[in-house]
Amino acid sequence: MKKPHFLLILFSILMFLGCKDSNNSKTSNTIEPVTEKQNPNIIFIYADDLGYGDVSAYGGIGLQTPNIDLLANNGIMFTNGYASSATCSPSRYALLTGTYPWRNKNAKILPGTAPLLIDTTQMTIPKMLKSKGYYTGIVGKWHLGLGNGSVDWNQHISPGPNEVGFDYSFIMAATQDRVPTVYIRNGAVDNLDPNDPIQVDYDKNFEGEPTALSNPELLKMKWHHGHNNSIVNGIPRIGFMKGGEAAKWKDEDMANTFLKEAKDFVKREKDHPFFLYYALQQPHVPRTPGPEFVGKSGLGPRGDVILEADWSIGEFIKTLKEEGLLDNTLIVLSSDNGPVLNDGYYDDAVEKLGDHKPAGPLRGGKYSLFEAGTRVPFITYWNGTIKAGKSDAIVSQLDLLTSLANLVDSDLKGPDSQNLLDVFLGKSNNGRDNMILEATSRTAFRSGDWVLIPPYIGPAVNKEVNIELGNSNEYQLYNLIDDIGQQHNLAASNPEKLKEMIAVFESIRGEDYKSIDQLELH
Ligand code: NG6
Ligand code: CA
Repeated sequence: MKKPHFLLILFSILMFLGCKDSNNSKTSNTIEPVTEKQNPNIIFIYADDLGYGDVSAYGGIGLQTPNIDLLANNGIMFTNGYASSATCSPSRYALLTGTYPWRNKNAKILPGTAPLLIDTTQMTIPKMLKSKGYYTGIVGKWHLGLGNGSVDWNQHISPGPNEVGFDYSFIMAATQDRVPTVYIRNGAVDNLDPNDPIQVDYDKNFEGEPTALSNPELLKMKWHHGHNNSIVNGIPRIGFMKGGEAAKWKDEDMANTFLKEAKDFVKREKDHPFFLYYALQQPHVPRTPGPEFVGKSGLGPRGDVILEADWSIGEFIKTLKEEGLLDNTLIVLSSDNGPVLNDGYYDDAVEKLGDHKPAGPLRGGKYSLFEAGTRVPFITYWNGTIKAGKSDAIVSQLDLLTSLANLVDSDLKGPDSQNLLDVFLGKSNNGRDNMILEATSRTAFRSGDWVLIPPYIGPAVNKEVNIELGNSNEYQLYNLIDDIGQQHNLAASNPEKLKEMIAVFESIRGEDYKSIDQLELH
């Protein structure tokens, strides 16, 4: 009689402890189960062409970025954080859809007249978050195409951001150096005068309209390569545009315009969970700092606009603080591709560089298959939730869709997007095993400490921008831990590793990477 009674008591105690234990582990190791109301706000800040060495927290020299540093030093600073691509549109496509851009043959640098690159049936970060009750918005650079192939800029422009998951959008269509040079709010050109309609063409000029070639005397900034079509605000652009005078942006005001829009969005939407994609235009060309930043960096306009971007981020964070949102907001900051100095205008970026190294210790830059093309500043910050730290886990912007889905308790996924939520929150260092990197349609393969660059026909250096592209007629294999600057090609001395890397790369990528269209290369 005594024995079974004792066992029963023991069993009950163990059950009780067991339950208690599992409850404890829930609160200490994982995020609290989230209800719609408790979900944190999510903000993704995306710089344009900001390099690994352009941020002082990343060891950047000759330039101080105190506001980005604040996020880096009080959040997780990833040293192996990647954009999917070495150019803009493909990286943005991958970020929003969690899909490798090389799966979509149209995912290339887009002209301002390109149709929407994302299929409206595709899953996107904002769509996923909307399904969990978020209000979603984008402010800044879009560059993912608009419409179905022939946009009338004077009518409602669709499909665009609002058709792929954004409740609110205030964007520039493509890039600062491409027409149309107007802001578009929820599909309508801002400040458009119906009596002065906008026309845009990327093939031919409109009769009588000045271009950089016909009227060089009108230029306040000179073009170096490309950028010799329509002149807007004294700056020659890519593409031709006529009309829309009242709607044209003022380049020097762009940082303030986007900042105000981003702040207003937060103030408007603070009473429910929101997602904001704040896509800064800096330091992409043309570099047009506002008056307070002219000459401030000593490095010419490129340095000045980096300081301006950093200031914008600081002002924006001030607003989050003032609104009492910092403790309930996850901020992710990164860049869409690596750095470039001369990207088509004479703007002293090369001449005034001094000791500053935009790519830090990395080889190459924008457009390159070498590390500086895609390895970029990558920071997660969540006041009071993420503990400060540095992570060398391999993470890609591709992974945000599935990881954020996990954060908000959604089981939606992106096809190539991995759940790295614990890595992004600093609870784990187990990032990706491998990933494919892309640069103007060519692909390379990072796996663990190694990177493989297959042979590609094409110039070793793009002479216009003076960047090593990674093209070679031989396989290149680098160990990034021993050789972050990719100076020692180990393909010949380590044939086994080479073979292994090629096999895994081709199993993911297929073999058609070999036959990419050389005309598309930079
Ligand atoms: C290139 C432009 C470059 C930049 C880039 C897009 C020329 C010669 N060069 O074609 O200036 O606009 O496209 O940059 O036109 S990105 O960051 O949006 O990918
Ligand atoms: Ca870019």
